[in-house]
Order: sequence, then C-alpha cells, then structure tokens
Amino acid sequence: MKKIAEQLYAAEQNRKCVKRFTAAQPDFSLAQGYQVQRELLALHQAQGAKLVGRKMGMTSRPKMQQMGIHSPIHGFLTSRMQVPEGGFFSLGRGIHPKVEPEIAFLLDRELAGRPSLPEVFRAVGGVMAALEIIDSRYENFEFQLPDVVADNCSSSGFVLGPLHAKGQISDLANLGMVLEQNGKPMQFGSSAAILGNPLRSLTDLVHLLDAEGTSLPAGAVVLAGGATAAIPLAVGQWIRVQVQELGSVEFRVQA
Ligand code: OOG
Ligand code: MG
Repeated sequence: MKKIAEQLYAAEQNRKCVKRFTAAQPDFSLAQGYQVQRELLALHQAQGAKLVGRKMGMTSRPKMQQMGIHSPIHGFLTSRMQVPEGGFFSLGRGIHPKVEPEIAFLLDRELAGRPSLPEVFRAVGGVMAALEIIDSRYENFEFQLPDVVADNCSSSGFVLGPLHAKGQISDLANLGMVLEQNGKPMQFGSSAAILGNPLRSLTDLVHLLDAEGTSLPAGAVVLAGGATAAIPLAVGQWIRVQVQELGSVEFRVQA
C-alpha cells in the first residue's frame, strides 16, 4: 500500500495523473483504499503538513450523480490545503481542479465513539460557509470507490468563510446555497442536500473514524460534503458561494 501512496503523492507534486488502481487490480478494496490514505497523510506530515481536520464526500445526490459513487467517504484536511478567504488559488498547483459549495464545522470539544446527532451538535463550536477545491490525481477524474478513498477523496484545497456560533443559525438543515462564477449563479443547492442535514454527515464521520480507532479532536475543521455538483476552475475566475445566514466565502483563480 505504501507504493500506491507514494505514486499518489508524486502525482500531486508533479501534477501528472495516474490510472485508477482498480483497473489493473480489480481486487483493490475499500479497506486498502483507507490504508493508502493513512499512508498518504503520513507522507504529507513527514513534509511538515499538519492535520487540521477531515472532509466528508459523496453525501449529496448531486455529487453522487456527478461522480457515479453512491456511498459517503472521508478524507483528511491539512494546514497546507487552506486557501485564505478572499485569496488566490494557483491553477498551476493542480491538475484539473474543480470547486464545490460546502458547509464546515469547527469543533469545540473532541468527538469520539458513537455519539448521537444531538451529542454531536453539543460539541460543535461554530459553523461556516465553505468552498472545497477538488482535484483527482486520476486521469479524467475517473475512479471507483477504493481509488478515490486512496486519493484522499480528491481533496486539494478549502476556503472557510466567517465563523458563526451555532446558536445564531435558525435551521442548519435548511440553508439555501448559491455557487457563483464571476458573479453569475452556476449551481443552486441547500444544506438539506447533505444527508438531509450536514450534522448527519458530521455524525456519520465520527462513527466511521471510530471504526478505524480514531476520533476528531477539539479544534478540528470538518467539511460536510458538496451540496451541488462541482464546476471546473479556470484562470481569471472569481468564485464565491453565498449561504443563507452564513454569509459568503470567495477566492480568485490565478495562473
Ligand atoms: C470526490 C470528492 C467528493 C464531496 O464533497 O462530495 C467530495 C470527487 O468528487 O472527486 O469532496
Ligand atoms: Mg467536497
């Protein structure tokens, strides 16, 4: 599994995609995909990246339909992936990046074991509008479930909007979201698209991590999953998501 992690790490560094591993090894399993992902995280950490949180993926119907994968998956977020709010993302850093609108959580307290949704809500400190930049290391963004998990769920970057106390939000499960490109609305969605409630996604993540013997520490950032299909990035774009009650978050794409 170490070899596969090294190939994916090199693909990202050199911006050269690889063929999905399930093509040559049809028995490459989901468990092996997560094993590769853990080795990939270790490679990033060995280069000084810090684990700052996690992301859920394939938690909404538009994402499942766009990518043809129908079960929720999770990946890691590192300090090096964060793009400052209102800042720039360099297209040259990626292979074929896309962007999608998300809801993010910041944890006040550790979440471990198998908490219920209300218990999870109590551990949440704040909620944010967010954008995720995804960039598969596979040719043509083509993969099966174990491949995408190995590739850290196509994760590449993330941008966080202003932090809101959870008590300020009337209904987390019903926030309208608009993804804009150069001021033009491109995708419309709702936080309801994310497993009916983004808190459900966070709860499922805690359970999935528990099954792997790990947890979410206080201070972790969690992306709950794209609420709409992703759109491709190009140089010169100004990308913004507006989320009801959570405000907006934006970045620009440079060469
Ligand atoms: C996989 C990443 C999925 C999400 O929010 O659903 C994801 C992909 O679409 O390539 O980040
Ligand atoms: Mg995503």
